[in-house]
Amino acid sequence: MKSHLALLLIAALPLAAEIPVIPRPADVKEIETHLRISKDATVHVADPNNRELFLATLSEAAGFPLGITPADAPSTIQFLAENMLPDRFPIPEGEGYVIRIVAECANVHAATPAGHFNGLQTLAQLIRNAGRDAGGAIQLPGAYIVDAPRFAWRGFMLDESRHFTGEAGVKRLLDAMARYKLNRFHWHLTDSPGWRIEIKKYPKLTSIGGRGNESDTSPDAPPQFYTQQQIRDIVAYAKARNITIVPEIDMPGHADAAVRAYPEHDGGGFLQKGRTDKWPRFTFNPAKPETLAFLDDILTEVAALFPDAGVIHFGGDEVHFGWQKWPQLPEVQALMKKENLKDLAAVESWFNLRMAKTINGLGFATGGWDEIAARDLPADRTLVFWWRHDKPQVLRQALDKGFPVVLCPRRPCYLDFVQEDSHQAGRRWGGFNPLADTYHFPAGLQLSEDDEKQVRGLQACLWTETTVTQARRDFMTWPRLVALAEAAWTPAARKDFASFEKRLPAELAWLKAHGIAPYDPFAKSPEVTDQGAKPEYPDKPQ
Ligand code: TNX
Repeated sequence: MKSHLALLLIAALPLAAEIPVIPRPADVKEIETHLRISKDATVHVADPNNRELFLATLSEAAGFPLGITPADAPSTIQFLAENMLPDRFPIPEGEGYVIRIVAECANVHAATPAGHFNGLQTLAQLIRNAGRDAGGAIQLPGAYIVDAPRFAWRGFMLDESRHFTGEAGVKRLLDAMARYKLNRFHWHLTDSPGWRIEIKKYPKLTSIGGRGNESDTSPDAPPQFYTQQQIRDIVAYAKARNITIVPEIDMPGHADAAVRAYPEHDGGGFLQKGRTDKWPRFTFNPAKPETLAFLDDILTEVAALFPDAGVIHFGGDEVHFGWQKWPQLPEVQALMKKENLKDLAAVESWFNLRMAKTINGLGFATGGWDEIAARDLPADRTLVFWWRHDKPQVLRQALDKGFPVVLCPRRPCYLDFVQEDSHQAGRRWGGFNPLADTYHFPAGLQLSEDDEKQVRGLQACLWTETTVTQARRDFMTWPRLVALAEAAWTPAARKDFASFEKRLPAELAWLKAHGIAPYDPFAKSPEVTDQGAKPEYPDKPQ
């Protein structure tokens, strides 16, 4: 009897409604009505620069073309910059939005273009998942949605060096990121196997450094890289989708491709047994004035290509793996003497500070992997990417030093780790990265309220050593990136994995319809291992 009563009580509570949207919105109330969207429905878009994309997104969701509302005619769907809500209900700032769906229309209210864009994505999912009447018109359930992100940085990193994705693949990726309100694309453009960004002043970076990849090291492999024109185009494509692209030029380590093209900047590489021949030119010479000028020139061209990036990432990771030759370099010896540097860590630190000055001077904050937290970079102009999950003390150190931090620990954020215990290909490190772990992150970190204020956000990273083909890159990325998107957007109290699992199948279908084949965790689809696969050359060799 008692439990029966409890059930009745629960049923009577005005529970927030479940709606088929990922990431789950912060607050949803049902309204007992429906909006009918038929083939003659029209849309009013506030931002004239993005009208085509808004219309295309809604038309695709509807399954029939929607038109722009003619002047002075009523709209079925409206994006409004002014607050026209009943009682002037406050609209969230920044990337937030309010959607009100009533019998006459669906209105999206937001204070910024980013807010409108996020509202668009929610509405597109609602429309795609709504029922149709006998005549094919959409019956969109009434709702009042108030939504805003938990974290400002909702990112994905793609390693283009180990295996190259190319323009078409990147644009497809950006489309899918936009759907899940991910707003930072961290573009790892350089690393040991290949240099992937055209630099006008140093053409050999791509004509020589662009050749080869992790599974094809032959010197006459076709160069694969993005031209400056392609980069500008992709940056604009991302911007229209509320995605900021943050470029990474890795230094002073992971430099083989650049040094292969310009050997005068060689700082030596792996001298450890068994790895000597793999990356013999792992570092730039950290102290040679000509090398520093070379890197300044590169960063200057990069800054011009990514004017809105806010951050230029300069890597800074794993330097000690390849710095054994540094003590023999005359420039390093001279620098240590002149600057009174005690050891190689101090040389690394000096180099970081030197390059950060260039990046700051160009008007950007410096991004770097968590090794830089140990060094003395300015906390107000440096962003630390915490990646070593086995070193929570490094995260602590970064927070204590006042650095803003992006959380992307190998576990559970590296997508080159396997996602099921039964999977064979991919990394493990005392475990692996199942969908649920990525979803629940960062709950396990027990961040205090103050810590969370310093956390700019979350990021998943796809390192591509073991992903030779696009099919495997998709398999490893999706749907874990969808889970990361909800982890980064949805308030902690609204996260619910069981609910996520109910909403996910519709998105697996959407991804497939858009040329992306995700892993299907429900059907346990076969693993894409890339065993014996040949590297692909998606863009024509330039
Ligand atoms: C560590 S993450 C690296 C990458 C590798 C990755 C493989 C980081 C800063 N360095 O160079 O690709 O592990 O999981």
